[in-house]
Amino acid sequence: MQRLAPALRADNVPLDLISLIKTILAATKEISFRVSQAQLGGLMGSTLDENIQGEVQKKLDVVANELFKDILLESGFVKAISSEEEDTSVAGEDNGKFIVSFDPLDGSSNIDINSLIGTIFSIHKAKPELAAGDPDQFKQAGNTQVCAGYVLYGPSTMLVMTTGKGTHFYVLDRTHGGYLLVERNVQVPVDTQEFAINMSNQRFWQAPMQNYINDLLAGDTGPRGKNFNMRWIAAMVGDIHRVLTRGGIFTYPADNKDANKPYKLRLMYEANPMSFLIEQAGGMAMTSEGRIMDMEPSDIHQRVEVIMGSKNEVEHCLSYYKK
Ligand code: AFP
Repeated sequence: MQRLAPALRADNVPLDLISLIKTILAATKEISFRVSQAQLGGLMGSTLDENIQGEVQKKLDVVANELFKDILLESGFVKAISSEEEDTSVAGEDNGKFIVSFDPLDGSSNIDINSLIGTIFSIHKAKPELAAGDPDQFKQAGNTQVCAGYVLYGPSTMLVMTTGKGTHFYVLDRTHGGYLLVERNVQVPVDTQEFAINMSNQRFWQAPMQNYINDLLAGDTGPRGKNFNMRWIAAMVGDIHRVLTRGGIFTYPADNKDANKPYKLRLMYEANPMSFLIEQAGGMAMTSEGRIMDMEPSDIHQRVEVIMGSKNEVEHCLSYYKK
């Protein structure tokens, strides 16, 4: 099995980007260790603080964020970072070539039940004309990402990453301490009979999503003429990993549960990096109005509607919005 750096060099990834990726992965190895020791190290449960999004932070959210932030800022490779757990973007080196957005621990509600969690990251080139502390550094659409990935802290620690040349799976080999390539050019099957959505929000969705899901639930007696299975891990890393592995449609649609918050998932830390991975694997990643990666961001903590996964199923879902 190939090691990470030679695999990236084979894809002609520039050396400075490889160095940054290795820095990010050093942080994930440390987070993976802390996650495995969380109960023993007194890191379960919540802090007394809320993040900028008004969500109570878990102790591990804070530890993972500090680790990730420190390692990135000390590396000298980044001009700025933005994190789901930070109020604003944080300036790095003025001559840093890249900016990194990350969710240090996605799926925090799974921490205390020893279930799937992960780290998501997205890399863009820094804008040389803007200062490191200028938040406009992050006003870049997903279609200009140079790398995106996640690390899943599951039964094995897995890295799923793209630099725009396919989506590849790696596994952390603890015997030598590095990630090994286990599957190149993962492909999301175009058709599926599996969907992922938080059904408890059903009554708050818009009519097109209500109708689409009702038709899936009707199974082989309904208009789709086949049965669908449902899965919900409550961590996008886990749900998207399943979609990349065996297909499916994953959606967090608009809802009217809270008039001030029609969408749940974050564009920069969740939707954009996952869209890049899904599209590079032949899948589709959309809102009900267009391609996620074509959205021009207005704010680092912006939220967005997400419908992604197996191409034919995403198109089918979107057809309900055109009716
Ligand atoms: P956190 O990053 O705050 O843990 O949120 C996880 C998440 O944004 C995403 O990973 C899940 O798909 C989604 O929330 C789960 O949402 P529900 O709470 O509605 O199940």
